[in-house]
Amino acid sequence: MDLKAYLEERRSLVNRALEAYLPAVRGPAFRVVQAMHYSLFVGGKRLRPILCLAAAAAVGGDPGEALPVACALEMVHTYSLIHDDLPAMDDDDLRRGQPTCHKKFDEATAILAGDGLLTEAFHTLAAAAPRFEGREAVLLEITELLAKAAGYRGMVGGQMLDLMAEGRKISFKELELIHRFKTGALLTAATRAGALVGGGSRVEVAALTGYGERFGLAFQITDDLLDVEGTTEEIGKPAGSDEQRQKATYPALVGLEASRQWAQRLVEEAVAELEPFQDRAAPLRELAQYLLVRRS
Ligand code: GRG
Repeated sequence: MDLKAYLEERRSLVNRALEAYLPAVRGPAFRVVQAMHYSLFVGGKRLRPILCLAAAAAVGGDPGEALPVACALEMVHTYSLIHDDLPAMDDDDLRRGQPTCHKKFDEATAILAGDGLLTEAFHTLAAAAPRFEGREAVLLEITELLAKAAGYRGMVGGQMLDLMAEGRKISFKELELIHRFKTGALLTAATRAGALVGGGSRVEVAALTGYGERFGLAFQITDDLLDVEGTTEEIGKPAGSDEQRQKATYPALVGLEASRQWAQRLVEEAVAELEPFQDRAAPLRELAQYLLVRRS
């Protein structure tokens, strides 16, 4: 399959849906909506929504039903990037190749834009209820899943662990735990939610969850590798910033070659989870392999 064409088509499908779900930039509080639009549409690969749609397709689901779930995932992800870039966290000036939200607007507006996107994600899910007539339990399960993945049991917890690890030597096990929470939880939620919304069996949902867990870790390792090997232009944020901040990363802990090998092994394990789906999982297979060669 032509992965590039597939990704472009999916990205524009997701972007059109996001445009439709997001409120228009008007009303007395238009500035916060403007900042939400800015961070959402300034760039981004739309990886989480694409994974969700691909997982739904792998179990024979309807992509139309999966779209609100896919968009909610992207809103939560973009909120996390806005807050991660704030002066109180990573204090970054560049994200998705453009000024970060607090640089383009101001710090208070960026905090509110993140809050606005996080809450809008759950509004999008709740508002999708009419499409789930007779399947409301699935929507509820996905809502709980996203709340857990985004919150202190997932991404928020991972960010806390990451901040607590700053300036301290940590073990490989600790690093993996941070990344399972910080990056892995939302990526895993993407494939699991896709499998659920697509009507997958318990066995299929478990396989796609296993795929997501391995994908999430491999994604983080390749993210760490890109920080060392990529350029600022390629990654849309300052290259080499992990080393500059003395962040615990896979390359810093085990070296470049061992990191590459670990990512390769995780990708192989992720792909193995897809065996029962045969051709319907072709995009998920290609996406996992793409991790090993990605430059952005
Ligand atoms: C502030 C609650 C809170 C959480 C922040 C996800 C996160 C937790 C911080 C982001 C820091 C970071 C750069 C993590 C590495 C992995 C990652 C999430 C990279 C960015 O995701 P991409 O590459 O970004 O999918 P795009 O812009 O393509 O959507």
